[in-house]
Amino acid sequence: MFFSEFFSKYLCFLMSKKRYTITAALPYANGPLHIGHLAGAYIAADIYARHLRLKGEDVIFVCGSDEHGAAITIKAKKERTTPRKIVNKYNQIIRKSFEQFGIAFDIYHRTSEPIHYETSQEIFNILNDKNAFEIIENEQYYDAKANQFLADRYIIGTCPKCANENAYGDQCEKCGSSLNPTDLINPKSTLTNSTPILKKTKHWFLKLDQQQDAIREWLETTAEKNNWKAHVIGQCKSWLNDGLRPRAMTRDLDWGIPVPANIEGSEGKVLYVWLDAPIGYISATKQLFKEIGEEKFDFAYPQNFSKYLQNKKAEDWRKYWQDEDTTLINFIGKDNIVFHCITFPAILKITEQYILTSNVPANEFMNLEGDKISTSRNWAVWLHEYLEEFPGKEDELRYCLIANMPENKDSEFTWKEYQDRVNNELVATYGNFVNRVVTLIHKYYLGTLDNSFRQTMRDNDTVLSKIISETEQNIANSIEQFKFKDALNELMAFARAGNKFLADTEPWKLVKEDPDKTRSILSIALDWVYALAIFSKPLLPKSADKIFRMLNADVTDNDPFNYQPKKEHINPIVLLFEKITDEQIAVQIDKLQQPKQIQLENSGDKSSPSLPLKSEIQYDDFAKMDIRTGKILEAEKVPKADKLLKLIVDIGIEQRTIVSGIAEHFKPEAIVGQQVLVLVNLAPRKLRGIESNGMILMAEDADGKLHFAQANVNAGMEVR
Ligand code: B3M
Ligand code: ZN
Repeated sequence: MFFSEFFSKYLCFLMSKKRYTITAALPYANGPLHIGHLAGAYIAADIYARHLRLKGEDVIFVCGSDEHGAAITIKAKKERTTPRKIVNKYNQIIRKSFEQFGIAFDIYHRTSEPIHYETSQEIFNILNDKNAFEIIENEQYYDAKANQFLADRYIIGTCPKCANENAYGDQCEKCGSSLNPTDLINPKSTLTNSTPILKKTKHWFLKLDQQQDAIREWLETTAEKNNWKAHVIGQCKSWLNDGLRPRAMTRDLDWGIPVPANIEGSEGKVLYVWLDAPIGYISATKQLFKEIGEEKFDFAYPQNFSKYLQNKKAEDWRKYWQDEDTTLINFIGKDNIVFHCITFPAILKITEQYILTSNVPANEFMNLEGDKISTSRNWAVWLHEYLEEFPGKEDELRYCLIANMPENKDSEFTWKEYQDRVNNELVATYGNFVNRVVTLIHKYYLGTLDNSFRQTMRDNDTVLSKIISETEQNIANSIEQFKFKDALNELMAFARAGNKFLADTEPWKLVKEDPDKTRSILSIALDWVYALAIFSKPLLPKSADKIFRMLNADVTDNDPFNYQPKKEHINPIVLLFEKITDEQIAVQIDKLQQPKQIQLENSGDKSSPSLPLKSEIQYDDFAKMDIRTGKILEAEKVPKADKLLKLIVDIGIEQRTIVSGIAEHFKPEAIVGQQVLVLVNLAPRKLRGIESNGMILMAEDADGKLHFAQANVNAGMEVR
């Protein structure tokens, strides 16, 4: 009796699947996504979630828009609209990009939803009841002109550590130090450019200092047990060694989740965005199960969710957040580590109701063409633009971002490398292999399969089986250790081995003398392609889908040893990848150099948006620039470059060729004779093979429309 009970329990343990809650950082709904976001968190999270689903684990994968905080209100000010309009706009754009790109969240939620307000306020109340806060009155910067307290990001000044003059009140982006607004030298309000005054206000501070020991103990044990990344542990330890201090969890802002009304003195206060944002993972989960319970969840794409989601009820969200058997993994970029490894766990721990994270496999940053990605300088590859300009090439980008994933150090994306990888790896190796096999089967056997013959082949095969089991193991191990680059290398090695198999056996030569043997070779090769598709499911899901359709395989198949087509023939070849041309790359590089266009919701007002002033410079800095009056003599379009005009400009002493990114704003014939101001001592630069010698100065209005800066005088005068 005892024995059989034990045995059935053990069996149950063996068969039962693990439960995972996988989260990806909630992007601020204040701008579109770029490749840095994808490489930092979302592709890694998506590979991981897809892999576990494929293994048959019980998985949820949640994300959503982060719609509060100064990130949003600042953007609203810039675009001269309301925070509400900003989040509605960017939530749409971001959601659509994720969807088109194929990030398979079970839910993409929003922190402006009522269920999130309830959840956040409930947790705030629990913390309050558990005496986790102390109310501290202190002095904070207040902009007397704008009549409001200033969020950290509304204050800029000189960094005390590196003297960067544009450091923010919470962080210096140059040296990375985290700051308090009062640390800044010569602080200025970005709202009015005035010097802010200190004014008393009171806030709820989480007593993190009291959690120091508990957090350290939990963190050290968990990090060791689950083999956290060294750079993540490093950051955590440095925070802990500095000593945790109480941290304000409320703000004086008119945008955010109100501090619960039952709490005395709460009027006018909202929750700190970094309190409510991670709670967003929990509210997203609640919403997900609510939708499943109400039969509103879309079960149409079975490869995109775990079968365990079927037949769940609203209350089942608890299993994913409150059951010790659940493994919680948070995918984020390295700038969010402290919030996910210290603050959020501390909050959850105090509630005594929630599980804590098992791992936070944060990635580092991805740079672009030798420089940091920067939204304000428009130095980025925007996802929505990529999707429009390279339709159907989601996996090409995904491939390059995985191959270059900043897993343990910063990495770099260049368009040249993108082109090389697509052409030499995806087209030449992966695509070529699939293409050859499918084409030959069509050529020799009209695409028909003899499934019983294939079965016999498989039963007798050892070569392919061996490499399949090795590849399967290696890919699984790599993904489970968050080594996505390694997993991709395994996948490509498998494709290369397939090509080698064909090169060694040469079925195209053999077909005349030994048709039977040829058939068996191609039969194995087809199983090879099928296994390649299975291995691609987490890594290159769109390509996997395409192969599955060619092979008439079932979308839910997950066994690389077992190709069971739904039909007796395969479908005509669909090209998986095509070469990227030099031309396509040149267009992208040109585009990076173009001035950013600001898009506005309210187009009635054409004055310039209230951009914060740049920091002070010395006269010498200005005097270095040689600006002269000029006149455009000739203008023509640069072939195949939508944005560029080639101009010949009279600058008095000579005529200059200048390539200018204004073609979308002006017809060439309309600007001949135009008076302009020209920066004439700008170092020459080649654009599309044309050397540009100088820059035409333009003014940009709030709609992103360009106007010539001009003086109504003859060409050749110096501007001082
Ligand atoms: N929105 C920061 C970011 O987008 C923040 C992440 C929240 S995760 C809970 O990088
Ligand atoms: Zn600094």
